[in-house]
Formats: sequence, structure tokens, C-alpha cells
Amino acid sequence: MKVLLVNPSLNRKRLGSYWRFTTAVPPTGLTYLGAVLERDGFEVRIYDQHAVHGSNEDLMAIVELFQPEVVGFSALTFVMETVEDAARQLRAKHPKVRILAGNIHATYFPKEMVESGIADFVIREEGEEAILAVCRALRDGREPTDVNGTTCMEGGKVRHNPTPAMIDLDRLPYPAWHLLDGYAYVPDPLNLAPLQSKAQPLAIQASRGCPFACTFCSQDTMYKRVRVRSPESVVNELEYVHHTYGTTVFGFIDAIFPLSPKQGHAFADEMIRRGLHRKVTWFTETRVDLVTPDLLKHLKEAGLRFIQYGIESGDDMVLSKLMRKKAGVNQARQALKWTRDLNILSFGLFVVGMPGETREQILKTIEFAKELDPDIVKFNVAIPFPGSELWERFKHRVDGQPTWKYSGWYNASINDADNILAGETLPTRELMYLQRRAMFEFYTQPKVMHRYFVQGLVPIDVLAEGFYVMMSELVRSAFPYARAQVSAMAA
Ligand code: B12
Repeated sequence: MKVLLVNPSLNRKRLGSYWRFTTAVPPTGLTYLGAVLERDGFEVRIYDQHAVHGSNEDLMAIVELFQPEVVGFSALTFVMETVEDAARQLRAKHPKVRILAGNIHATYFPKEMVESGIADFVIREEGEEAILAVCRALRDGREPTDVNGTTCMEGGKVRHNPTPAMIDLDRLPYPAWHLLDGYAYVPDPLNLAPLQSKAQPLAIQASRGCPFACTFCSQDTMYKRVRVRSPESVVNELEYVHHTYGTTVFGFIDAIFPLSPKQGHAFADEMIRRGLHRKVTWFTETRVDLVTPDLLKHLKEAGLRFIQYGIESGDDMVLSKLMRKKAGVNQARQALKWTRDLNILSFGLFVVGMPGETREQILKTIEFAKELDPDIVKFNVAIPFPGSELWERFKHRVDGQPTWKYSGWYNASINDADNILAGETLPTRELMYLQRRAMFEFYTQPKVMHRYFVQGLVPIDVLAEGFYVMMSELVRSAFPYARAQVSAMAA
């Protein structure tokens, strides 16, 4: 039986020029699903529509060619418009195809997705065991209405089957990377020169879940318990993938890696003991309060070249009260200094526009980013992601309306009417403008430009593209903001 798994595209119109700059990182969840299905004899293809900026017309052409019995969508909140449209087209053109949906958005809106007919079966939380059970039943000609971890329609009513026990990570096969042959992935949005490699950069996962509960994140509710693989098992996989696919650059996709100095040191020891630190380099995302100079040094010896830190804000009150981050600005200062001293590249991630956050606090965050001086930064506007505490607090505002509508945040023409947090934060247009200004202010600093242009940290084509996107987004957001200011003054 044939199964097509799809990583959907973001909506081009909503994204504006950011569309050209969406990062193509391998969809690891789909390669895990592909691996369990192939092990059971299914014929699997992955269409990474996101990576190739593909359309639903392209998807229909692939369905026409491959003729799958099952199509499964990776349904994150931001891609729901694409999924909905694709499902509509599939129903019209290929009515026999059974549609599955998984990932975060499907996990939190299973009822809505099956009732509206977008999906026949929603697979909640981790997908490996449930997708196998659903596909096996379909292969055997049975209707899989009773599979644990799924939601579907039965006799005109929604059937919500119980959530199964969490998966033992050590029993999973390695991701089926061959299913992504032909796609071009990059290790980070700016494709930093020291991280480039001839072979594809691929992903590795050492844990699922997160022990922290930041108010803007859904990781702690999507995976209710943290599970960590042994360092041996992780290094076995790295070694296997390196030998099989020639991979020399790996990215950890854990919420946090390492979760503790103990886990980090044990992993580094194992990498060095096997000599893998001479063959591969890797990057990761962690917290500023979980690193020490010793740990960073050891990780660097083991191949670490690039760290992403969720720094979020330059104001301790925002960090502790509004975000419940449990890490402060001084810890960020230290971590960034240690990282730079060791010549490890860094990526600072910031969030602006939390409910209750003031203009002054946002401006402070912009200054703080410049002071910390990571190699790359990204400022996101706070979004109430389904599954997060922020969402729980404000979801009543969108009752009965399509939830994905409120994911159009990066659209500079968005106004308060489309903003679920309107009234709780700065006016939407001002927030959009400040976010774009933050990027502009950071990237146009002479020291940053010097690093990029003179030292060649960022490839020239990416630089040109990046500057085009940054300028056009700044202009796109500045006009509506200025207009709003003028009408406020007139009133
Ligand atoms: C790698 C990554 C990406 C990759 C790959 C995304 C993908 N679709 O797989 C890329 C770069 C493409 C990406 C893009 C985006 N991402 Co992203 N990404 C991540 C990251 C870091 C890891 C995800 C991962 O691989 N996990 C490991 C695998 C094993 O788990 P998984 O993906 O959850 O898959 C399991 C289940 O969800 C389920 N499942 C998943 N898909 C399917 C499909 C079917 C049919 C079934 C049955 C089951 C199923 O089974 C899988 C195996 O158990 C997470 C943060 C994190 N640390 O988790 C953010 C995260 C998922 N991304 C996020 C966001 C916001 C985005 C973007 C919108 C960013 C942007 N502004 O461009 C885009 C969306 C584009 C898209 N097409 O999905 C949010 C999602 C929030 C939400 N509610 O939707 C997260 C949680 C980060 C965050 N906290 O902000 N992302």
C-alpha cells in the first residue's frame, strides 16, 4: 500500500517577502513515520512542499503520479490554510484517498479537523505507533476507528480514542532520510559559511519534551513527559547516518540539548571516544542557564559549532512574570560571552509583544540583542500557539472561528481585528513595525556587516536576499504604522 507524507507550504500571500526566506530544515517527524511504515512493507514518499515552496497544484500532480491510498499531512498551525485547501482538492479529485493529519495543530484541534472533513483520521501527539496501526488496518480492509491516540468520525459522531502510553525512544528505527533525497536543506536561516557541507545537513533527536513551561510554548503539553535517549544510542545513530549518507553536519531538533551538563558531558565523551568529533560537526538549541564554560568547551571539542539560545527578552520582569522563562538577563550575558570566547557561533532568539509588555521593554530587548551580539538574531512577535498557556488564556476570543486565521502575524497588513491578543499588547501595527525595526537595527550595525561582508560569514547570495527581505518588510510595516500614528493624532 502507498502512503504519501506531506510537509505543507506556508501561505505565500500572508508571508510577503519573508516567503523567500523560510528555512528548509528536514521534516524529521515525517522521516520517523516513513521509517516505521517502510519497516512494515508500505511504499512511502515524502513531499516536502515547504522546502521547495511548492503549491497544492504540484501536490495534486504528485498524487496523480504516485497514486497513494493514504495522504498524511504534518499540520502545524501556520500551514492549516494549505492543508485545508489540499484536503478539499484531494476530496474532489481523488475521493478514495484517506487523509491523515498529525503534529501540533491536529493534536489540539482533532475534533474540528475530522468534523470539517479536512482529515479522516487525526493522529494526536507522537505519530509512529498510531500511523502504523491505522495504515495496517486500511491495508487489511478494516476501518481503523478504534486506534489509541486517534480521533475520527464514526456514525456521524466524533470518536476520540484514548491516548496511548508514550513511545520508548530507543525502540524507534532511525529516520528514513533516503525519503528526502533530492531536497536541499540548510543548517540555519543564513546558511553560515562554517556550517556548510557537501552532504545534506541532517537532524538528530536525543530527547522529546521539555521540563520548562514558558508561557508562549507548547512543548511541555505536546509531550507530557521528558524522555531522554542514552548518549550511546544517539552517537550510534550519528555514526550510522555519517557512514550511510556521508553526513558531516547534524542539527539537534530537541526542545533543549543538552538538558543537563551531565547529559552534555556524557555525549561529548562518547563522540570523542569514537573519534566522531573529527568527522562531524553539529549545532543545537539550549538555554542560557544550562551551559557552563566547561560544558561549552567539552561540547566544542566534540564538534559543536553553533548554538541557538532562546534569550527572549532584555527585561527580567518580562522574562520572569510574563514568560515564566526561569532564566535572567545576566545568565544570557554570561552564556553569550562564554560562547563567543570559545569561538562558537550563536543565534539569539527574541520574542516581542507579550501581553502586558511595554514599548520601553521592547526597545530594551532590541538594545540587549545588540549588546549580546550573537552572530544571528531573530525577533518573533508573541503568538498564542495552541497548547501554550498564552493560548489557553485567550482562546475564547476565537471561539467558533478557524483557528489558523490567527497565525497571520507576520503579515504587515494585519490589524487589531485579526490579532487575538489585541488590547493586551501594543497596537498590532506598532508591534509589526517594532519587530521589523529590531531586525533592521541589529543587522545594519557596522560590526555585524563587517562580520558578514568582510569576514564572509554569510554567503553573498543569502546576504543580498536577506537585505532585500529586511528592507521590503521594514517599508511594508512602516507605512501602515505611520498612517495609524497620524490618525491617532488627528483623533
Ligand atoms: C525542525 C522544525 C521545523 C522544520 C520542519 C517542520 C516539520 N513540519 O517537520 C521547518 C524548518 C520546516 C519548520 C518550519 C516551521 N516551523 Co518549526 N519547528 C521545528 C522544531 C525545531 C523541531 C520539530 C521536529 O522535527 N521535531 C521532532 C519530530 C520527531 O517531532 P514532530 O515534528 O512533532 O513529529 C511527530 C508528531 O508531531 C507527529 N507528526 C508530525 N507530522 C505528522 C504527520 C502525520 C500524517 C502524522 C500522522 C503524525 C505527524 O508524529 C511525529 C513523530 O512522532 C520545532 C520545535 C521543537 N523543538 O519541537 C519547531 C516548531 C514545530 N515549529 C514551529 C513553527 C511556528 C514553524 C513555522 C511556522 C516557522 C515559520 N514562521 O516559518 C514553520 C512551519 C512550516 C511547516 N511547513 O511546517 C512551532 C510550531 C507551533 C505550532 N503550534 O504550530 C514549533 C513548535 C517551534 C515553536 N515553539 O515555535 N520547523
